[in-house]
Amino acid sequence: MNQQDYINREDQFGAHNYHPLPVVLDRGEGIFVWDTDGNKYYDFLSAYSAVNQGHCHPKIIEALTTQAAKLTLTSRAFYNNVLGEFEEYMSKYFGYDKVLPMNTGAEADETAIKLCRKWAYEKKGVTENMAKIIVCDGNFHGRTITIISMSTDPDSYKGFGPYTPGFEVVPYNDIDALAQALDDPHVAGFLVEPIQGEAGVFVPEDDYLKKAYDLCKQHDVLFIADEVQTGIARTGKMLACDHVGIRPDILILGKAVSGGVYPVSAVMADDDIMLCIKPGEHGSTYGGNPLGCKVAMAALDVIKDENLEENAERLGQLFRDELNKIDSSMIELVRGKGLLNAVVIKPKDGKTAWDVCMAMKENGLIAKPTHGHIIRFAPPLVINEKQLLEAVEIIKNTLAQFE
Ligand code: IF1
Repeated sequence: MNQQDYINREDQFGAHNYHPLPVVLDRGEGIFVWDTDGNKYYDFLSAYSAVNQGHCHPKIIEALTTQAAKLTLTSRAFYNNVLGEFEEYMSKYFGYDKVLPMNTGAEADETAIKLCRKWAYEKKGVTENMAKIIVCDGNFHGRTITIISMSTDPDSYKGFGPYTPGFEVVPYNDIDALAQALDDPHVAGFLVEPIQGEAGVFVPEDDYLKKAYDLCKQHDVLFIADEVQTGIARTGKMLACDHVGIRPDILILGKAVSGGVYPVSAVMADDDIMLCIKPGEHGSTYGGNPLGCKVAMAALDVIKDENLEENAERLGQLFRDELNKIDSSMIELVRGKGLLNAVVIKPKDGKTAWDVCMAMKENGLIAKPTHGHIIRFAPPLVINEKQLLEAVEIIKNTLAQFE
């Protein structure tokens, strides 16, 4: 089969809910992936920041294969010998009393919303069914009906109504608008991405998150950080919130928690919030399964063992510095934090960000545009300086093709 055969088969038998770059991958190792013709690529998407530890990391694969041969799933109807180990590991790793394990980022966001509402009724005294959660314009928290009910992107919500009520949208990075919205006793929580990934890697003003956190505290509102994409060292700190010294009341994790090997997500909170959900009030068949737990602990070990926070911080700065040196009429703006970066592309002679991505693919680097004109660059955090500079050279030479 050639690559087009693979593509045609997906087109015939698979839902058309994506428009992938036309490359068919069949192997990944570290920062590289290969297509079915043996062509090698720098992976500059990392599966949307799930593969921070690099593809098929030996330590994570070993954890997977070892546990897979012993016990993969018990459901939560019974105890097992791994979940408690994972719960203690996560509690100490992130500094919260407890963890509620789920599988996908969307499930973790949904769990956080349920937890926040339950806390509002049981602890804050908000009238039942009146809790409001404030979210930001340009947010992305997943694809479920409740989550798209918060979305301001028609591609995410149009045609999927009716929508879940109880959300209010404020402009991102606008502290006055947030202050005004918080002046409502029904507000239970403020759900925010510390950096908006999907929107195009929007980094807010340095003091935005801290001011937002302080306002939430003043109004007895939970500060809920969605670090599904920004977490796990992606932005140069374990959590993007660590850059501004705030500790979310509810922390949402996913993606690289398990290094792209097995779906694991998690909600972290202290007892006064977490224990508002009682036995039988929330759950998931696979949530907290032994296989995912072992994979996640290995994946999180790798982040610390290989100093990936520091690497992301240092090489992210180098990446932005080098991109800003490129003299290209298509580069409008370079922005990001750590190794979560994006380039805003100015169309030229009808050529768009998609065309740039297609040309970069031919030159050995794969990345994908978001919102048409923004290219997100997010390599695995295990990349080294030499490899990063080689990748910058590919980007530079590709853009030169359009001059
Ligand atoms: C798609 C985007 C990225 C997320 C944040 C929760 C979730 C995501 C901040 C949900 C997931 C993924 C979903 C995937 C593409 C990708 C994405 F472009 F959609 F927005 F990364 F930016 N919170 N993001 O970024 O986690 O349920 O997917 O495990 O849906 O196309 P999930």
